[in-house]
Amino acid sequence: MIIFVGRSNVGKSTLIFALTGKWVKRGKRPGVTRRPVEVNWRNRKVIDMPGFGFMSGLPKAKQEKIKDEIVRFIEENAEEIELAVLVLDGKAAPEIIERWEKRGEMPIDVEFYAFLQELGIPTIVAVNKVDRVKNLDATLNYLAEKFGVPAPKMYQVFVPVSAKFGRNVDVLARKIWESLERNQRTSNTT
Ligand SMILES: Nc1nc2c(ncn2[C@@H]2O[C@H](COP(=O)(O)OP(=O)(O)OP(=O)(O)O)[C@@H](O)[C@H]2O)c(=O)[nH]1
Ligand SMILES: [Mg+2]
Repeated sequence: MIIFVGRSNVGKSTLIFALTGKWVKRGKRPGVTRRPVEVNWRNRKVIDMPGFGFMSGLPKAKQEKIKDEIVRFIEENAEEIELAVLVLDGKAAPEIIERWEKRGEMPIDVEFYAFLQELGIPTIVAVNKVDRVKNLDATLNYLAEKFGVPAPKMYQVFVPVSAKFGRNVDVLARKIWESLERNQRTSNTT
């Protein structure tokens, strides 16, 4: 099982569609995917998760509830999850991280990455919407520092893509399959 997680509206569903060709609901406003949606890709389950954070037309309490549900889903399925693709909006992420840090809070993306590491779930960070990113190298360096990823591992962990324009999606697909092969977990054999 491969899960796609990330804030609302970062392009998780668009990326799954670009990678797999399987129809999933996508949309302009945050909060389109409301519960985990499963599609099949080369005999693997791919799960399109709801986004965490702001969602149009949903009160804060409901947003918190969805975040709790995402965490619970991951904890309950941790054995089966072979890989997480944490999707970021490459343009918005640095600004949002900065804002949260100024408030003295741990940015939700950083928290989620740490959470996945704690559970031992291999994670690729897809830095999406690079068509809108001006200085990609600076962005990747910034994110690596904030996520605590050492420089030599940077290009293994962070993969810049544009789901909308299909840019680098083939590279991401390759990294996903390389990771799956590298981390063949015992749970797969059952
Ligand atoms: N410019 C740009 N826009 C993108 C890209 N990928 C997705 N989008 C747009 O971002 C918006 C949100 O896309 P979704 O795929 O629905 O995002 P999501 O992360 O699944 O959102 P939720 O289900 O609400 O959490 C849509 O308007 C997409 O067209 C990209 O690479 N570049
Ligand atoms: Mg979605």
